[in-house]
Amino acid sequence: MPIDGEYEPSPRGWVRDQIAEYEASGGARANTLRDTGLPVIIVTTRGNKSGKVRKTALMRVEHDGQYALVASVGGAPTHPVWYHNLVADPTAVVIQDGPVPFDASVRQLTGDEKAAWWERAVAAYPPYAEYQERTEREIPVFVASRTSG
Ligand code: F42
Repeated sequence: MPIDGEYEPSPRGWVRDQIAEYEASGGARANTLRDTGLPVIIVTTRGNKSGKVRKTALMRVEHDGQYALVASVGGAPTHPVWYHNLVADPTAVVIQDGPVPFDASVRQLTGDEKAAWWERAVAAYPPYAEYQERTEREIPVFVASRTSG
């Protein structure tokens, strides 16, 4: 479903700036993670406490039109805040992968399905494997499916 309301940019400058540049260029610029050359997507969620519009850049892990959203945060000991937004409302999701954003919904993955998507995620962005080594926390993975738009 579309997520309207007050946009609260990320407090992380480099993320905020990447999102702004990506959106301003319709995904033509700022579409990779720094100099890795590996593609990113922009995911919009609704703040589960503030109700504000929140945006996050994530590595692009796509398969048959679905996307994995990997809550890695570099292997930090706690989940990223956007994880809690998705848990609170898995239908309040917009994904931008290129010029046109689209509505999506997410499901948190477990078991074999998670293992299959984890393999795709590590293939797309190998450092995810190191991040999981680095933390006791099991890095959550959501699969996002387009719902409209
Ligand atoms: N992060 C990943 O986890 N995985 C990736 O694959 C990934 C790739 C990536 C590529 C490019 C890039 O620029 C950044 C990338 N990141 C990746 C970093 C990612 O964009 C996020 O910065 C990171 O995952 C941390 O997410 P976060 O949601 O924890 O961000 C914090 C810094 C944040 O935004 N905090 C806000 C704040 O004001 O402190 C709160 C945001 C929020 O949603 N607040 C909720 C609300 O209600 O408004 C409250 C939520 C609550 O429960 O407290």
